[in-house]
Amino acid sequence: MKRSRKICVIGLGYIGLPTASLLATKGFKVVGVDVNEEAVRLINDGKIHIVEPDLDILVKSAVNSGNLSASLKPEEADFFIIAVPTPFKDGHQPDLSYVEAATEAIIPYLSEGNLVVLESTSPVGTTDMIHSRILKARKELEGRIFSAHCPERVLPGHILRELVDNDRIIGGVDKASTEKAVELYSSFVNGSIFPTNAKTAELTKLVENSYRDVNIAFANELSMICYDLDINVWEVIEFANKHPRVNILKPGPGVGGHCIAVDPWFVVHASPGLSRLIKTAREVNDSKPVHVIHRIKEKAARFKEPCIACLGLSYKANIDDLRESPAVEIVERLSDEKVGRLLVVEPHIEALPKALLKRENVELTDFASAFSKADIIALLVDHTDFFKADREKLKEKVVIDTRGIWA
Ligand code: SAJ
Repeated sequence: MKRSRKICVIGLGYIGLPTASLLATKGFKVVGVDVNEEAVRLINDGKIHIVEPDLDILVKSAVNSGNLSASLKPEEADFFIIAVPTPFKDGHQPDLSYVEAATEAIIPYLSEGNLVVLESTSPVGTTDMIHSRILKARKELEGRIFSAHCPERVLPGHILRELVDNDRIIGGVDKASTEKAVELYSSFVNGSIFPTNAKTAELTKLVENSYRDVNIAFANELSMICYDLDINVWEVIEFANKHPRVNILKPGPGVGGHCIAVDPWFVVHASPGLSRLIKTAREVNDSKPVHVIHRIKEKAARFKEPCIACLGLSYKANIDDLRESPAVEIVERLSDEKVGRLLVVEPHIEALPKALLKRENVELTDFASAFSKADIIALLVDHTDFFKADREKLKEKVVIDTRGIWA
């Protein structure tokens, strides 16, 4: 594939920005598009607006090479990659407004031979919908334009390595679209590429995250059963996992992030009567923060003026991402219910998120200060920083370790 070709990436978030930068360092001319003016300005200065290991270095070198620029508007290109959010709205209905807006934004810039790739995790049928929308607006492109789904599969915290090394599933709206997309991704992916149709690619991605959600739900349900029976869940899991065909995941305070807590609902929405296990798993994981709140309240009731250290706010360890974080939900509800003074420790952020701002009983502080002042220590995220807590001093506190790091 000729590297002088141009790619327009719509959405410069956790997926779009690493992808755009990687492609630019591989020799493509890339214009990254985002509606966030501040993000566009920062990227054009060679800086970043999100936290991901080594992404700052990659973006800087992509911008310095002259191959990456950011813009508020799309431009004509050979390839268009859509990497925008696909959240859900009320009643867990898929919200495709960002995908629709991205499609509308690129329509005027499309020309014969272009390939449009949807990377956003999407409900079954979304790629076909994009293709039809394009053809409805640009009838002259019928049979002359290609659309495919190539779902992103990278794990936050390991994005740069996984972008290159992960296997990819690519499904076009027709055979020619699949072939074109396979050719593009083969130019920068080291993993294997598996061609299929658009709907299969869409469902495969949703199934990957639903599978993980169901497995985490098993661990979370087990943790609640063990609490009820007064049995150490970490020991049960350790022993059960000694069996050659058992591999139970880790319980936590709930499931967060913009993927696993969202995507299974797209399957439930598509086949409501048949997705019983997937729906129940979602409900089990969504109920876990309530269980943790109940445990903290139970302990807090022993103190006249309880002071509670809430360790971690992000949705998982060693990242700054607070989206759908169960830890944020737990702190917010403890604050609403005025359970006590809440000392929040989150080493990856500089200010509390909007949901926790301007609350008299919530303050962001450092680990040492929270640890010394608190009566109760609620470990909500297994950040590496928290592993080094003094075990002797922990014995003086009431400890609720939702991630089992001190178990
Ligand atoms: N969690 C547990 N226990 C575990 C594992 C995870 O409670 O044993 C929790 C985490 O703390 C977090 C949530 O689950 O709150 C999700 O974390 P994760 O690391 O399992 O996954 P994500 O959401 O960061 O990324 C997932 C990945 N999907 C799969 O592993 C199948 C990633 O490969 C996808 O690209 C990503 O979703 C996505 O963008 O869809």
